[in-house]
Amino acid sequence: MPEMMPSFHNPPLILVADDDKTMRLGVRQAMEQDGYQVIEAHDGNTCLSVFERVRPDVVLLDAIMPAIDGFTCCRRIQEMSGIRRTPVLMITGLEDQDSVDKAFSVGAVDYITKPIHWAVLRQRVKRLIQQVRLYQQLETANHELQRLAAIDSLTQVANRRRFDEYLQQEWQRMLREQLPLSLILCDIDCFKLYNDTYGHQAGDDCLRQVAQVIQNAAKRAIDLPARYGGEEFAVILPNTDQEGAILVAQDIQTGVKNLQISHTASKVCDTVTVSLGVSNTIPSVITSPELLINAADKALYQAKAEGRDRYCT
Ligand code: GH3
Ligand code: MG
Ligand code: MG
Ligand code: MG
Repeated sequence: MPEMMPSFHNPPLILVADDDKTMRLGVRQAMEQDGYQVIEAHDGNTCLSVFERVRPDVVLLDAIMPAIDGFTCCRRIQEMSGIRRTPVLMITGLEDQDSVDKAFSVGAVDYITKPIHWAVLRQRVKRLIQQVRLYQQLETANHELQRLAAIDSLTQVANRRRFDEYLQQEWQRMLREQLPLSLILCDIDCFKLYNDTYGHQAGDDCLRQVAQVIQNAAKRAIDLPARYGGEEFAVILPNTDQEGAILVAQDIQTGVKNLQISHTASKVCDTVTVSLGVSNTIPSVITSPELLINAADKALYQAKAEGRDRYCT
């Protein structure tokens, strides 16, 4: 899943770095007029450590400061903030072209000269805040889309797309590390009869409950329970040998039984049951994830043939 997103401060947080105390006070007052929070730094070193600690939304940076100057500060801030760039606006008495060029080349997004025109400063900061906020909204929307694209909407477990992707990924990882990879396929018994008897809605509800059992049985963060197709589920179990996979299969089998969902038309017993196929291998270059799936599929078929409500390997 995608990494944690740093959040936008509310109210927005502005870092003001300037070695001139009067200047910091003036900027603070202008920012507070617009409802922003302000944190001050009186030199370059403090600016960088405060930046790292509080991750402000915008930085207002003086160019000439003792020890570490504003240009260097700006470059370091860009490096620290990574792809999620924190906008830096330089406020400086330097008006020559070299200084302006230098500021933009180290990543400043805006540049205003002293003496400060307060109304202009406030409008510029307001626009930067709007941009940061928009970027954050896009990031959140993108994050949500990624999540939705990997999830089965009915059962809330991973969908087939995510299953395929994760199986490839873990196959490669287990191949590199020469560790066992297990796969469970799980199919609801006589589910067509269940739908015919109780209706499609009840069928959907049954699928949700079975998915929950499978989710609970796949205990480790690296296990991936997924909806493989209609009424078939799968569990990918990295770094798990056959014995470990059988324990999970048994958990699912008894978990579903314990749901005690009535199924009077079932050929097995009077509640909903599942059949499971378990396969396991240490990946090698002459085998493939498809073979692991085929083996689980064959085992599942055998479990059905032997009378259902069981697992086979
Ligand atoms: P077996 O014990 O051999 O697995 O028999 P079965 O009836 O479960 O197998 P079959 O493959 O013949 O039937 C699967 C049924 O699953 C048919 C289909 O209507 C139902 N099904 C598939 N997806 C859904 C779904 O999303 N919701 C509901 N309610 N039913 C579904
Ligand atoms: Mg200065
Ligand atoms: Mg089926
Ligand atoms: Mg079935």
